[in-house]
Amino acid sequence: PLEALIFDVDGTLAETEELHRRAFNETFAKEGLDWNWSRNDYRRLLQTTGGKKRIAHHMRDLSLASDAIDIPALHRAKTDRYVRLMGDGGLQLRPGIAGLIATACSAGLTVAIATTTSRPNVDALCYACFGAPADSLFPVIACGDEVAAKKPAPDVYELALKRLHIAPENALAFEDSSNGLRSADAAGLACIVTPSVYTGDDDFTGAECVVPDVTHLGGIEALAPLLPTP
Ligand code: XBP
Ligand code: MG
Repeated sequence: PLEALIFDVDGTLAETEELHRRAFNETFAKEGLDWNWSRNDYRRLLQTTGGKKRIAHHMRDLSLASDAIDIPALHRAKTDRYVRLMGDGGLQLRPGIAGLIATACSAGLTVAIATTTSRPNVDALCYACFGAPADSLFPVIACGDEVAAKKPAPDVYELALKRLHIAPENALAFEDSSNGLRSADAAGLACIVTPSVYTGDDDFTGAECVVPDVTHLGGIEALAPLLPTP
């Protein structure tokens, strides 16, 4: 039976990547780095999940030594900036997300998060977009910094499943990217994909279904039939 819905955050709950890109670029400028990621740069760099690995990838592109910059410190400054930008407001949840989560909870399902992004970013998004603390909405939250390998590795979904105490056959994942889909799939989860602004051209082979947004799913009753048949 369907027991839980596990959501990715960036691109799935909300279109956050332009805010991430702005936070990266403003942080680079503040730190005196003449780096500025265009939308095209960022589309390519997003293939490397996680901000710290993304910065390291960019430094390799520039043939900079990996210790030329304190990457964790730079990334902490980016997270602080992202949280401040998120707090300014203006970002909306994607269509149908608030309704789906509310309906799922009323139906007795558990809702969880499996994300590559850092925990402060999840907290900031929940305050800004749901008007509530993250852990009051999602009893289980698994973040990128808690696991050894980021998406497309299955680790973050496996951690969420472990904390949920459920088998992958009894949960559905919601993702917007190929890396996210591969992560969910490798953890044994059926996955619904809602492509986002940066991922429309990704390969979604293996997804249970691909829809423009969750309003196209036909409500909560339409979800259980998407689980693998035993
Ligand atoms: C999202 C990411 C994240 C964000 C930036 O991937 O890759 O790196 O772009 O967040 P997904 P951080 O949606 O598949 O989880 O800078 O906090 O890593
Ligand atoms: Mg995503």
